[in-house]
Amino acid sequence: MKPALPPGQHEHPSFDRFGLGRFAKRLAPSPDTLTLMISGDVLHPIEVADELASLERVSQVSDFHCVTTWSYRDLQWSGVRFSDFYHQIVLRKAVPEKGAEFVVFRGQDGYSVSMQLKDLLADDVLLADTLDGQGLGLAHGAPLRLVAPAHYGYKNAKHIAAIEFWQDRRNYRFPLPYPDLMDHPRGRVVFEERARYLPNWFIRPLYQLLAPSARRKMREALEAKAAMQSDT
Ligand SMILES: Nc1nc2c(c(=O)[nH]1)N[C@H]1C(S)=C(S)[C@@H](COP(=O)(O)O)O[C@H]1N2
Ligand SMILES: [Mo]
Repeated sequence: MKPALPPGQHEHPSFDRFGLGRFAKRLAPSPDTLTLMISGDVLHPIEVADELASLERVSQVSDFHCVTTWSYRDLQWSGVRFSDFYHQIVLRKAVPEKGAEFVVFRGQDGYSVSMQLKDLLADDVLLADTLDGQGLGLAHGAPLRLVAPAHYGYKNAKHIAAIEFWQDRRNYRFPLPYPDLMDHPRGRVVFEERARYLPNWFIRPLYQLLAPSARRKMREALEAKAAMQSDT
């Protein structure tokens, strides 16, 4: 038997493109091109691309837990470990200032989210470029996404274009018009850190109510794009 899901989660039958409704139509403009800006409180802001290929490749199977209460089990990801990326590229080339441990991910679609460095250094946190043996595509975060299984889905930034290392939260807010309190400082699934301040008895049913329409918008935007491409 499988271990129980984390508190407040239920299994969803499929793993679909998902996200906040406002991002449904903001498809990543260059899913085939990987360029990663590294900046923030660092001595040398740099752009990384080919260097990622020099890191050890790893695969892992992990469950995925969206903050809106659906989960999907046993996804197979591959890519590189965030900790290898941090130690071999960020520390050596970008050189973060002391205490630059508030990390911001920015996606090609304008999405952004924060993570704490100590959480990113866990062994199961990947910068992934494949899912179940295939490219991530427009649905799942090409060219590169974060996979942080111990953290809610919204922390698993897709279509990553930039990673920033800051000494504090001042240079960041969760994407407008969504309230900044939706971005919990840790977002750990086992501790049910869904959002700041708001109690889970309030968030669970509210988010669960909103999830189907977000999923539908996300799917319709991909279908519209595919229809446009088959027209031309
Ligand atoms: N760039 C970007 N990353 C994102 C999102 C998004 O809309 N844009 N949505 C987040 C949310 S809320 C979830 S649950 C997961 C969904 O991942 P999936 O689309 O591969 O299912 O991506 C997260 N990362
Ligand atoms: Mo999510």
